Amino acid sequence: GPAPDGDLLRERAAHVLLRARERTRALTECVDDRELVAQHSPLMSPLVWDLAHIGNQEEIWLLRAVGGHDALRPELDPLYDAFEHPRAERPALPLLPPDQARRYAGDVRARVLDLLGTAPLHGRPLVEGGFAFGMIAQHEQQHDETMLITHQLRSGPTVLFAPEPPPAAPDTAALPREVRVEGGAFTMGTSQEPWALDNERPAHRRFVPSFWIDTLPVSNGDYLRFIEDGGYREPRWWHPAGWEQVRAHGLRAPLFWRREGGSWVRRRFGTVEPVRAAEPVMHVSFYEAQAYAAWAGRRLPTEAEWEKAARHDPATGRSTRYPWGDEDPTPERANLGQRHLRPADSGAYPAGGSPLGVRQLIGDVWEWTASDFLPYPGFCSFPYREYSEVFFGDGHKVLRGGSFAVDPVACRATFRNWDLPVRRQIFSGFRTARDAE
Ligand code: AVJ
Ligand code: FE
Repeated sequence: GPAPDGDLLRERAAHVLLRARERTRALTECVDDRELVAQHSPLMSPLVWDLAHIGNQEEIWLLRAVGGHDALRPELDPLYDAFEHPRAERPALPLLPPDQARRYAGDVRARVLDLLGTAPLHGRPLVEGGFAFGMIAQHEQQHDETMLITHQLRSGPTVLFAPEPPPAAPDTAALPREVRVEGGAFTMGTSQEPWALDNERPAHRRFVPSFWIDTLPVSNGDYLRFIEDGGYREPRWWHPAGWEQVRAHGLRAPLFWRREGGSWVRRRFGTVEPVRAAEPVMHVSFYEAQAYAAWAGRRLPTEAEWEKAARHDPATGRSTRYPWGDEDPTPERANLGQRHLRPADSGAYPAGGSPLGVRQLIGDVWEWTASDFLPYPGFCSFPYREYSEVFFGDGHKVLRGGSFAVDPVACRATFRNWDLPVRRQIFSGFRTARDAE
């Protein structure tokens, strides 16, 4: 369609920035200052670091790079540069205390909203189509998901509340377990989506041989059969590095699960609840996903297979933005945006299915793929190497589809996430695939 006009773009940018800030506030105002500055896990930053880092990135990219402003607080840059200090070191830094971190992020935002009223939205790649504003809204939302992970790792009583997600659709038991995706080329990545990040670009043709893929995410009930069959005691299912992790840490179930009185329970945001069989399995590492798939006589989908299943429309040969088409996500289509504090049961969101009937590709749980995080042919780092480029070929595995904790602004069928294959504190699950003969 025609490019949206300037006023519409400005409105959209202001809206997504505001939505991100409301979430940031909710995640940082529900605990006291002592908890904001504490480190709840060596894997995570103190929440107050994320808060000021959000403001600092917004100052760097919007006020300075787009607006040409002088630095508000140049001395903060090294403190909140993710590459200068690994997460484990951040609590020892002279960080802004909570009230000052809030004031800094708020001061930056007030100036950004002024800038958004007047900044040109065409002419330079950084501002074209409002890119920098969209990038910064996505950045804040990504840190909001990170902060939600920190909340899950924190001990103490519940401070977060949300309604339950919708149940599985009534046709779930009658769905085929897998569908066949015919071999052939499809368009992977995008050159059109105005706020797509550098690693999603450019669009390119990719040949994918025929394969079968699960219609649903692997559920806790499915995964329990692997556990009960001795999956965690059987090295032959595991990648050597995965088996090493099982042995070194005594793994026997997903993170946050434990046995209580003969059944499995899980800790979730400060409460303990039974493990629900129908819910997608979550908090598994790449290695656990890979071992389950091997046990099931299957494998993880490659990243190209996942994207083809999620956006190739066999009727038109086109790649769409989402499995259901080009329209934005809605609450009927996908579990996104932390509207709920857990994934919906496998089989929910029939309106969000793909043309072949693959469900819950978008939202609920991030899905591990078999692929390493690598650049697409023609990749150009933009606007900074530290977003994607420095992670290519560094042992990171790609995750796709987004979790219940991902905002729609940072979610599309081309969006790529990545993490180390041992990580399990993230909202990660998976589905399986197999070759077609
Ligand atoms: C894309 C989720 C891997 O959190 O490390 C945030 C996103 N990059 N600030 C991360 C990101 C810079 C990134 N992930
Ligand atoms: Fe960041």
